[in-house]
Amino acid sequence: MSKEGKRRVALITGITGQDGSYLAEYLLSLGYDVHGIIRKSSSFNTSRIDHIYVDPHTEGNTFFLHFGDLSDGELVSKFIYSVKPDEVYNLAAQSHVRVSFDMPEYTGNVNALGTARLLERIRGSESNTRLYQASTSEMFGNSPPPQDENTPFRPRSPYAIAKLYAHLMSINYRESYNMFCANGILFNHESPRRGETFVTRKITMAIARIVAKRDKTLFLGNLDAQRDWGFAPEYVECMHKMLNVDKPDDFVIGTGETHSVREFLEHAFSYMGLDYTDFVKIDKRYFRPSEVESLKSNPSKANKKLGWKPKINFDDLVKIMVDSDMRKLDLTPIGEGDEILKRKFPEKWWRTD
Ligand code: NAP
Ligand code: G4F
Repeated sequence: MSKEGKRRVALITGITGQDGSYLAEYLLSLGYDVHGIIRKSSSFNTSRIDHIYVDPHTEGNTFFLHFGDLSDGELVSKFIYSVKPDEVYNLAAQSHVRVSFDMPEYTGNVNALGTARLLERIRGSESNTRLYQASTSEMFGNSPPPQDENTPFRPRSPYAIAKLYAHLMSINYRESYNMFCANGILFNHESPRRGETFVTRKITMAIARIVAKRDKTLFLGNLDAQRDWGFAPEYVECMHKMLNVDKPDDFVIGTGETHSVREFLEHAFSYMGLDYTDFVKIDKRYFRPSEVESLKSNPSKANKKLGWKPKINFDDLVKIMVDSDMRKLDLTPIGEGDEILKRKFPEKWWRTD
């Protein structure tokens, strides 16, 4: 509720994605009216939000979905003017780094110009709408770790370059028009809802399939890359925090730990009593033309100014994801991941899946 006793209204682009689905659940739990933009698709693309969908005819419904696309400026205008959001969370993106090398122009249109479209429409609405922009640690590229808000950006992919344009535009609108634009520079965050082609989820799903004897081999690319992997539900809470401070600012969000893809493999396979070297083969197709070798956050500004500290570490994350993918194939999980969630989040607001 606002100070005037009105329900707060949020608009989420990318609501069908990993982060969008958790953020929608979180904002609903806080009493927001939540509007989300979904893309028209010939197959179902709402599996991550089906459990919170409410028939729009239901009295008191606070969750609304609208067809749209960030490449369509007219529609973006329509949403800003009709929904009149207090907060916009711009999570929509072509978010796969490897794919951005195959689709550089499309990635730029959605990730870069899509953000410009939103910023310009919010400016035109002359409202006090606050914008959260989903920036990324990929923008640091080959700047050596640890990376914080003052680390130079040296992007290494069309994805990261498009995101950097959006990041700088958001700062420019803040400085030029006094708009409340906050950039969350989030390091990799994963969950049981992570897209199936990102490396962590690809690994945990493959383990479940190997245990179920449906697969024998997992093909991967560069095992030496290092990432700072955190737990997505914790990260969406930060997005909300960033829009609910006095002044707009940019924040690095991560765990401060880094691990290689190989370490993720070792931990995840050994959790199920398996040796990853028996199953993993390298396929050059999954290498990137230019790689980001090492990401490790220094999240002290967020610790200090937002009071945020992650509860889930690397080892916890691996167990949570393996347990979940085992359950999805009707296999019995080891269960340590489930225990960690119960212990660390007694008042959990998201559904475990
Ligand atoms: P995700 O699961 O790939 O979700 C992306 C969302 O964007 C989906 O809802 C997708 O719709 C939507 N989308 C794609 N193209 C669109 C378009 N042209 N118009 C409207 N919507 C479009 O990504 P995520 O992991 O939740 O990440 C959320 C945001 O944070 C992204 O901007 C990502 O780049 C950024 N980010 C992610 C991480 C991370 O580690 N997860 C870290 C830093 C930053 P469909 O479901 O229809 O495909
Ligand atoms: O899981 P990934 O595809 O994530 P990546 O490229 O780090 O990007 C993710 O995190 C960013 C934040 O830093 C987000 F902005 C972005 O939207 C996305 O969510 O790859 C992680 C690492 C890479 O170094 C990649 O080369 O894993 C390596 N890898 C090795 N084999 C693989 C594979 N990645 C994928 N996707 N598939 C493989 O087979």
